[in-house]
Amino acid sequence: MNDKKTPEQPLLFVKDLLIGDHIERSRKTLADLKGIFHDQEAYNNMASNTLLYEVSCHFPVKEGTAGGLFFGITKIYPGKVGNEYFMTKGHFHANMNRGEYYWGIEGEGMLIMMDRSRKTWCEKVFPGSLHYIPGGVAHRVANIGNSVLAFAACWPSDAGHNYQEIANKGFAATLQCVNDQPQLVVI
Ligand code: PAN
Ligand code: ZN
Repeated sequence: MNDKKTPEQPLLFVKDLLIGDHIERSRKTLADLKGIFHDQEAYNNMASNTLLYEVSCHFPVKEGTAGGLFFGITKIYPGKVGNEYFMTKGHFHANMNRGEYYWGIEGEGMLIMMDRSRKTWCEKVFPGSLHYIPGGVAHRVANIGNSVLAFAACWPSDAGHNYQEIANKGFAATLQCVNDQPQLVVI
């Protein structure tokens, strides 16, 4: 019997792609973001299989493990639904006091954050930008450019995701293209 262990493949982080063991990939289309965009007519006129974003994550430990970390890269394609930029669903962490780092890799975007009192603000995302998202703050990213936006994220493995609150109530403001400029518009 050969009891020699094969060495693990090294983990690679190549621009906007993660390669190696314990990597999971997911993709979100317009159909997956039903109810998120505000212009219903524009939404209905677009192909429901339009690809909005892809995420590849490294999950070295089981979800919910205390003390571990997860790492992910999100790639958002350029485009709009009406005046609203393609963006991620957005979420609070289920474990409310868990924070997260985001950092820009490629393209141009906006990180939109909202605290528990529904105060909403944003930060520009660009290659080299670094963003600390405190616990209790919902977060989502919009691609405001004409090319792919990629950013990395690192969050605690016991953070969890609460999508329901955003699905029910949304963010208090939405990022829209007004006179060719991104503008946070209160709903
Ligand atoms: C990120 C997000 C990723 C996709 O890894 O999960 O950008 O956004 P949604 O999860 O809102 O669809 C993160 O914030 N993790 O906690
Ligand atoms: Zn998060």
